[in-house]
Amino acid sequence: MADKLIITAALTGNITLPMMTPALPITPEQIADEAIHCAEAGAASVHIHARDPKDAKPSTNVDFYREIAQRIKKKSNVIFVPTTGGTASMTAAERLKVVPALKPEMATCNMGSINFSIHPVADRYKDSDQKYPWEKEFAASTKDFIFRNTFGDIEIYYKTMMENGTKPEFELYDVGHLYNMAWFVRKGIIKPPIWMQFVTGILGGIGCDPESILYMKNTADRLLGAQNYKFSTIGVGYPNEFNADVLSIVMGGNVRVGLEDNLFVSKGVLAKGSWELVEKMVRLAKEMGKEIATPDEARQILGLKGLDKVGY
Ligand code: KMH
Ligand code: ZN
Repeated sequence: MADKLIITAALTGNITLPMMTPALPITPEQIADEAIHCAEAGAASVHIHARDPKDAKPSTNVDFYREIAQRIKKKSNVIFVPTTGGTASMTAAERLKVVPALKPEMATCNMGSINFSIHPVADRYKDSDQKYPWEKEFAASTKDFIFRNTFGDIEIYYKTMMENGTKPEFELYDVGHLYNMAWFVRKGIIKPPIWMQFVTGILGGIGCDPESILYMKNTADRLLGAQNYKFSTIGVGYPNEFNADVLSIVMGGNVRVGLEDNLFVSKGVLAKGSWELVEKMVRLAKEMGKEIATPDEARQILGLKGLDKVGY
């Protein structure tokens, strides 16, 4: 029997800026409430980037992550997946701190370096659009941002996750990252079963066209063996998000939606929150005859240790 569909909600990100949408949650309380709302809408897991409530800047402060995780846990059994992605100003060690501190069931692990850029965004907004004075400068600076994930970094991230019982949610932004993954598997460092996300449509990475997504899938099958991994697909922007997700379902994969990746629920209409994108995804999936996995069903599908074994 085919697995039920795992819907991940990516609520915040750090490339979505407060000036882009009033729906972006900022404080730990807002982020936790949004996560709970997404779970009620059908998300099995929530991918979280914390922000400093003082100035809305992306933050690796473990206290913010702990507060978010604890607030969620009080009301929902949704799977909490913190980022280890960070921003240009954060070191690899800083980005990883959340894993030993909270021992989450799952955390992201990025599988290669790219020039991860949102610099064209800076030209799309006026200075007066900014809610915080750093937003346009932050976007412009990504023109030269190398999102660093070296072989050395990946090995440390993976080993730290294994030591803490945290399953990596691998993020792959281009075909080369599948070759990185295959190398780690060949060397016996990364051990299947693998859970990974094809991130498509980032400037600096592979496009979100069907040919590219199929190419990622076919290359993964060839290099890793279809039986050794499960996947989800991310399309950045609108309508990329929903197009990529529908294609992912057709290919036997899972989906991610949320304001980290896309702001719009329909053409020109800003989503009121990531939960509205989850609701739309649930409708689309059901129309395609797919059943939606609960958090506990997703835990079983992914082989997670369980909420009773986390460190928060
Ligand atoms: N911070 C971005 C450059 C992740 O969450 O692990 C990449 C990112 C990945 O958001
Ligand atoms: Zn992220």
